[in-house]
Amino acid sequence: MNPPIANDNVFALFAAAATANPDRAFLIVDREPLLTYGAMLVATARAGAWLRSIGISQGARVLVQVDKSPAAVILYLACLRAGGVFVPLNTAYQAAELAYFLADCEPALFVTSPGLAGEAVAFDGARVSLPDDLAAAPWAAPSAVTDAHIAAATANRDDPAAILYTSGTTGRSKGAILTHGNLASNVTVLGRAWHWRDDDVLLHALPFFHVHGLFVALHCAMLHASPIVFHARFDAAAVLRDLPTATVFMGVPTFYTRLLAEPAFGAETCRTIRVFISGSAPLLDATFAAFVGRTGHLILERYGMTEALMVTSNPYGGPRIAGTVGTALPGIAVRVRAGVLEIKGPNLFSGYWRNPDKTAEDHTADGWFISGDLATIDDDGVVRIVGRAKDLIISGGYNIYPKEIELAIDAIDGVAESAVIGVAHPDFGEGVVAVVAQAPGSAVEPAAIMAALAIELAAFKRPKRVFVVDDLPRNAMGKVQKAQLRDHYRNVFG
Ligand code: MLC
Ligand code: AMP
Repeated sequence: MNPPIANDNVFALFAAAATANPDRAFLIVDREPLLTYGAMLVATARAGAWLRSIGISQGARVLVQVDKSPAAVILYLACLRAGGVFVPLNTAYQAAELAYFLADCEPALFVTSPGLAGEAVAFDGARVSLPDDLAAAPWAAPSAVTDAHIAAATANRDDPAAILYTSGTTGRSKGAILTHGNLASNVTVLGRAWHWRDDDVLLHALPFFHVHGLFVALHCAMLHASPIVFHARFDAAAVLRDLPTATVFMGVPTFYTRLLAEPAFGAETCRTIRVFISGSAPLLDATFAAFVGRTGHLILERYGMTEALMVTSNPYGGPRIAGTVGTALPGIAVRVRAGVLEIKGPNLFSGYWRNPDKTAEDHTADGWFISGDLATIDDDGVVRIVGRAKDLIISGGYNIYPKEIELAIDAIDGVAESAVIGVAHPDFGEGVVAVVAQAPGSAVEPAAIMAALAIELAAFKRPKRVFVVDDLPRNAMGKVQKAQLRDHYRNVFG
């Protein structure tokens, strides 16, 4: 039940490390090893065979809205093995949001979790509910798999491994297609850049549906058959408890500010940690400084995005400079044109799913991907992200596109128009604020707006504050002055 995998499937990298270290713990849950790497190989072979038995083969999309659990990890790896295309979705998405993804990606299988919105969404195709308990997974039933299905898929470097949806300035999400080659090259480079060691142990508390938790954290550990201390969600107290069992920790800046808010957090808690890594949103200089002061650790900040995976990193050995994201990773090129960072390399996605126009729009004629981030690069190649050309809010590491929220607000009775902005927030970095102009003769209440949005939008996207005004400020061209609004509301979160 454990066929060799010898091709460009990214799973082949993990299988090689696992085969060399079959007795090493793979997932550690509640301080107990749940699976060894050897058991991971067997479980993913079985789950992959089950996927094939229900028709998942090269290129078939598996749309997944599931809780983070060991079963979800096995499902992901099995999908790679079977040649399917893994399409993970935020667990906070509501039914109205999910309908779009179901229509756009036309999955061969839709996997949901009990209690999440996906369970209640109408879908004509094959669907399955994934319990947290591995023993109750659909592939665990004795009748689920036959030998005929066990062969691993062969994948070429250019075959899609995953589609990750990322919102756009138009308010519509687009699916970034990531190939086996993208994932394999990026994890290989990161393992070297961060001096990953054979005896490393990763504490994994990131969500499992974004690049950071899925392709950076999980992949780096698996490339080295490192044990993963598995937390289903970030909880500062639980991280504090388990940090002394780990050597590597990765998080978005909110993780670090929340750890610093714990009085018991300090050098002693971090005694076994080799490196703390941050990304997905800007790490404030103040957080970097407070962290060194409290723990002696210089957080290693890196920069990336869904379409390009990891792009730059502060050095493991050299100086880690607050406010910078380091230099381009080996094999990856960056440049700044008209203030905007552009990227080229084997890390670049192969295009937006069924959207060649958008793919072309986001690339230069000579093949560089236009990140939409404003940056500077100094003479030593050190990159600073200094702003965004795209209208995007990053809250607690989640991207929120104002246009999507504005469209939802503008559809509410009594609203003339709205402007959604990001404002400094002590916990989430940026917090969402909506400024709503009411239609003449209408009286709109912030509470009514929030109630209407609660049906439409995932909780993390909803404004934390709503202000009703008579008119939005505009410039001479008639364009809403968001900078003026950001300045006016800059202190609403204290
Ligand atoms: C939760 N809420 C958020 C939020 N997360 N609101 C704004 N921004 C967020 N990020 C909402 C909840 O729905 C809830 O709303 C309220 O805030 C309080 O929830 P909480 O219990 O405090 O939230 P919690 O579950 O603790 O989640 C916070 C968090 C989580 C920071 C742990 O957001 C998280 O894990 N973020 C990581 C995101 C991530 O992995 N990003 C990587 C993207 S990849 P209500 O209304 O119910 O009270 C990428 C590329 C790269 O960017 O470079 O890595
Ligand atoms: P996503 O599209 O969800 O992958 O988010 C990618 C975006 O997150 C990038 O385009 C940046 O705007 C932002 N980002 C990621 N890492 C950093 C970082 N270290 N500093 C500043 N912004 C970052």
